[in-house]
Amino acid sequence: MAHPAQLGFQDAASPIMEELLHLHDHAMMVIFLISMFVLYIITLMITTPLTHTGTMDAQAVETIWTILPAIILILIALPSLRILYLMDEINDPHLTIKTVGHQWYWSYEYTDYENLMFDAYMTQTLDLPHGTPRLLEVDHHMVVPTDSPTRMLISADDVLHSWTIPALGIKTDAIPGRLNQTTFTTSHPGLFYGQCSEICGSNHSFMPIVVESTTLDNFENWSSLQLES
Ligand SMILES: [Cu+2]
Repeated sequence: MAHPAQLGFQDAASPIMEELLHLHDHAMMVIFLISMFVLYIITLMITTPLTHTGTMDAQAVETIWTILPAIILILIALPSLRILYLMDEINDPHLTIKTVGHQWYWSYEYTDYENLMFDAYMTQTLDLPHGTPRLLEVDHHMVVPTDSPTRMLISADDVLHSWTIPALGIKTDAIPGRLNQTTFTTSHPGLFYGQCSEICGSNHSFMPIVVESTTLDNFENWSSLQLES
């Protein structure tokens, strides 16, 4: 999860997020080099007396500064498109979970099970167990088995919401009357926190999301307990 005064991203908890971080670092490297080059040219322009005031054209340098940016843009666009299509891929998911955004909580339905559904409300500050993050903890975690491709079906009941888990690289709008689909695979066990990312009303800040990734055994225990209760 995020920590105070954090500047970068959260640690990746899924292969897709790993890829996204690589793309971000790659693009940042390009931006850094271009910024440094431009800064160098600016200082040069300021500090050097203009000696070539009669120059009308310079075909060679113009060719270079047209083609080079085009190549740099392609070098960013290709890996970006690769991840875009990777994120769209639904590879035979082991589990399908439907989540619906409400003002102001999320409800979850495990559609592979007969009757496994629950609502997840934010835990109030006064009720927080010791050591759990304020405004991020919920009363029912969405439990998934680690390393299992999971399909999320996302919709909303009243207004626009957005189901978001930064560590998994997921942000999908929950739209009334529309079912959006996305997938993720958690790469290690843990708790992954997120918040609704669409301004949805007065309690928009108080409908967090918690994904709990755990072993398959734990997941089966949990699901049978849920079905009994
Ligand atoms: Cu919302």
